[in-house]
This record gives sequence, C-alpha cells and structure tokens, in this order.
Amino acid sequence: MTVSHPRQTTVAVIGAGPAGLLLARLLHRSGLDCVVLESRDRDYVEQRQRAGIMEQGTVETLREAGAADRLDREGIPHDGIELRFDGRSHRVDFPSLTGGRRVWVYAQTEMVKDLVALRLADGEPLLFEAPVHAVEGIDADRCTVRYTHQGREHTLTCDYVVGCDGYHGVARQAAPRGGSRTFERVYPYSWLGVTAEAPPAYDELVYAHSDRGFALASMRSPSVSRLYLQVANGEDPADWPDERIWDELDARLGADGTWHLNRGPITAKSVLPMRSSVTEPMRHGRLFLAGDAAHIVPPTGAKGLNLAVSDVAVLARAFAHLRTTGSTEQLEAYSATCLRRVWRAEHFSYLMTTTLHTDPGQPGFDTRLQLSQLDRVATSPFAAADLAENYTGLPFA
Ligand code: RFL
Ligand code: PHB
Repeated sequence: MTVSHPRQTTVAVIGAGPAGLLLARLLHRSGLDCVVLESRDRDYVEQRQRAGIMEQGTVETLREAGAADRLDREGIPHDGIELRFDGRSHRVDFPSLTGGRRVWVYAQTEMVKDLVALRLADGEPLLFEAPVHAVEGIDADRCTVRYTHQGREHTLTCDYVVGCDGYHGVARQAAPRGGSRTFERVYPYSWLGVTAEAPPAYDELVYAHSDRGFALASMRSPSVSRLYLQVANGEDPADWPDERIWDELDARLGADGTWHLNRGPITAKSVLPMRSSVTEPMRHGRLFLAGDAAHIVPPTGAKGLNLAVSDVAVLARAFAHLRTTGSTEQLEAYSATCLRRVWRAEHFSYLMTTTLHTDPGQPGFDTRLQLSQLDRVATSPFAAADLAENYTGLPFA
C-alpha cells in the first residue's frame, strides 16, 4: 500500500496510545491538523491489555469527542467498589458520597480501537510502525520530528510537538538538559495480572488487603474477568500455573464455603512493576508532554488512563483557544494546570497502594496502620467521601 508522508503539519503527535489518539480526535474536531506517528503496528496497539476503569470526566470527554457510541452501548457503569480487610467487607457507594458521580468499566483496548477507527474513517494521517527518533528546534520558530517508516527516514516540520509516547518514549529526552526534573518512587512489589474467560463472581470491583498480599477482582465484560495479585518484584509468570493463581485469588479475596471466584481458561498473564513518577514541567517551548510520557502512577487507584485523558483535554482546549483568539495564554498555563491534578492522582494512587499492599516482612505496626485507615473509610462518611471523590475523579479543569 502506498502511504503518503506529510512534510508539515500544525501539531506532530508522537504515540497512538489513548493520549495521542484522543488528542488527534479533539484537534480534528476543532479544525486543527495533526499527524500521529506510532512506533508499533496497529494490532499491537489495539490488543495491549491495560486499564479498565474510566472516570466520569473521561467518559464525558469521549462523548464530547464523538467517540463514545460503543462505550455508551457496551460500557458497564459502576456505582461503587468493595474493600475487603480483616475478615470484613465494606462497600463504598460513589453517587451518594459524590453528588451522583460514578465510573465505567470499558477496556482501554476498546477505547483505542474506537479512536483508531474514527481517525482512519476521517482519512487523517496516522502512521503505524513509524518510530520517532529525534525532536529538534523546540525553542525555534518551527520544530522538526524525524522518524522512520517502511525502511526510510522522513522529516516532519510542525508548529508544535506533543509527546504522547509513554514512559519509555523519546519526547521526554528532547527536553533541554537541566530544564526538567523527575520525581520518582519504586515500590517493593509488582502485580501479576490475568484475563480469564470466566464470568465475574461479583457485580463491582473488589480490592482486598490480606496477610498474603493484595488482590483485585475486576472485569472486562459479563463473561470476562480481569484479576490481579500482588507478587514479588522480578516474579516469573511461568511460576504461576492457573490453579495456583485461582487458589491464591480465592484465599486473598476471602473465599469461604459460600463464595469463591468462577474459574475459567486464563488467556493472558503478565507481571507489571509498580512505579510513581512525575516529570516537571510538562512543557518546554514548543514541546508538550501528555499522559504516561509525563507521569506514571501505580495502577491501584485506576488513574493512569484518566490522567492521560485529562491532560489532552486541557491541551486540546488550549490549542483551540490559540486558533480562535491567537493567544498562547492557555498553552503557557498547560503544565501548571495539569500538574495540580496529576499530583492529586499521584497522592491518591500512593495512598491506595501503600494501604492495600502488604510486605511479607513488614512490621506489625505498619499492618495496624493500614487496617486503621481501612476501618476509617468503613466508618467515617468523610473518609469514604474522600476516597469516592478521588476514585471517580475530580471535575476536569
Ligand atoms: P501509552 O498507552 O503507553 O501509549 C504510548 C504510545 O507511544 C508509542 N511510542 C512511540 N511512538 C512513536 N515513536 C516513539 N519513539 C515511541 N515510543 C513509544 C507506544 O508504542 C505507545 O503506543 O501511553 P498513554 O497514551 O499516555 O496512555 C497511558 C495509559 O496507557 C496508562 O496510563 C494506563 O494503561 C495505566 N493503567 C490504568 N489506568 C487507568 O486509568 N485505569 C486503570 O484501570 C488502569 N489499569 C494501567 C492499568 C496500566 C497497566 N499497565 C500495564 C502499566 C492496568 C495495567 C495492567
Ligand atoms: C483493571 O480492570 O484493569 C483495573 C481496575 C482497577 C484498577 C486497576 C486495574 O485499580
């Protein structure tokens, strides 16, 4: 197939994950042209198993982008989560604690498929297998992005570059040396994540604290479960045969004679390390960072995808403002606007992670603190409302 390689555009978007694809959609709706360059192939991008929970603001942004038809048909609204700890079970009810807010179960894979299909249907440039290797001129009048496609080098000139290329991307490296700072925390545990052809045994997500470690029961659809177990860093998924996974999930989730998970074939199994990271600022001249390229959260708070969406919603609005008024004011405020929300999500994700995970050797004192914090959520409407407000997401700036 012959593919055209645009030589110039207004905005070069690096990465076709949720951040890059949604930004491209929002820019297109505002009449701004952009080119999306993605290093991997379409299949890989569409099949990558990741997030499953969308905040209210994320769903509203997708609706405004005209990208929520299937989400509105197939997404599953959830009005709460369940916390299990110390032999107890406590449900946090979102709408009553937040003035009506909720979340949706809709897989990131499906959101990505929807956005890829829309961009291709619009006939707008989206190149797969086109890795960017250099970003130049971010402090000049125009900048240049260099990438490879079908074995040849190409150059794209643009007014702005947005790095939506994830934690390991190139955009962050293009920031001037000494001009940015990264704040990081690495956790002493990982998650073993599995997808199973088995109907979820519960209506809502269950987050479990136990002496054996953390477990999370989530879902993808009425017939597919998504399940997570806290494991040691560097754990090999091969050491976790299916039976061992199911037994451990049941033990941590508090199965007894009356309740246990529905078992079925496990179709995907992987280990993911947990990390928190924020790079400041999120803008350097004509270069903007969005989503995982700028920040990472451990998945316990279900915030990563939602932060990627709120970043690009702020950025798309700033570009639209530039287009209609000629003012760069909102673009200049982009980093400060986003970082406020990013740090709130970082704190919530850190708190959820450190409250729910247990280290085999942790002092009994730390376990008592965790249980006290969970008991507080279960008994104080203020503590429960704080969790519910953070989980369902603060209103978009
Ligand atoms: P992505 O999705 O990593 O996309 C970046 C894209 O950039 C491409 N790329 C390049 N392209 C061109 N040139 C280069 N040089 C490039 N370098 C990289 C990559 O191939 C890729 O396609 O970042 P984005 O768009 O910022 O989206 C972020 C989200 O993917 C991420 O935050 C979430 O998945 C995190 N997360 C969750 N977030 C939630 O909000 N709710 C959840 O329930 C949730 N669960 C999760 C998660 C992440 C997980 N993992 C695997 C880390 C569960 C898991 C298991
Ligand atoms: C998921 O369904 O993948 C999921 C849900 C909630 C989390 C993390 C992951 O906190």
